[in-house]
Amino acid sequence: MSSLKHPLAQKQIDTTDNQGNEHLVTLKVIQADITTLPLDAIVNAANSSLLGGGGVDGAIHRAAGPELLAYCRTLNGCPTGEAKISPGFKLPAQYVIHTVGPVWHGGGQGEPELLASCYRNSIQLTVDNNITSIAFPAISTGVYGYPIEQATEIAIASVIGSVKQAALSGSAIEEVVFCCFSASDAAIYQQKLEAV
Ligand code: AR6
Repeated sequence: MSSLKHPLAQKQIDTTDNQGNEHLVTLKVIQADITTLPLDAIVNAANSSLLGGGGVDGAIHRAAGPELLAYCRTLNGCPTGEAKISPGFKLPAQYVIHTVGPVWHGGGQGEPELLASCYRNSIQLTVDNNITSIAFPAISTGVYGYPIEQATEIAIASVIGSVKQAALSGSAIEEVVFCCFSASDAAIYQQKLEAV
């Protein structure tokens, strides 16, 4: 049974397109392995080589199969804060959006802005590729050490800002899923989304 049917928290965001029409975008918090989600796109918390690693990156490459690494070799890496798209290959998701979060150095080296730009640039790729549903992991909060509470606030605020902005440029996005791996992260996302 898909945990997508049982979100821990859910919120609808009002967006308005450039003709003044309103569209609702649903934000959800779930606890799941992101590689199992049958959405249009899942986001990978990659490193700037885009050639794989541990954590969610390793899990996505394992589940997608070796064609993903072969494809990523053609992308020429990705700077921190930016995002690049690939097919999902063996994944149930059609696309993988690879983004590179900042390494946490205490917060004074542009980490909040870089983390926000990961979410913003990933949402921008959904506009360019007509993607209606996308799931994000908690970017930078594993190996890269970003404190989970602060990262969660940035994730939610930048997704809300980005989907509103994307609506103005003809976005098809309907559903954004925050996919947490641990129950403790899911509880923080749940609390922060409910507080919006
Ligand atoms: N599904 C959903 N979330 C997951 C999964 C999964 N299958 N596996 C782990 N997470 P991390 P980062 C969560 O370390 O901090 C890699 O080596 C995990 O619990 O994957 O951005 C890359 O190549 C955590 O909440 O990414 C980079 O070198 C979140 O995903 C570096 O790690 C992010 O943890 C990137 O570090």
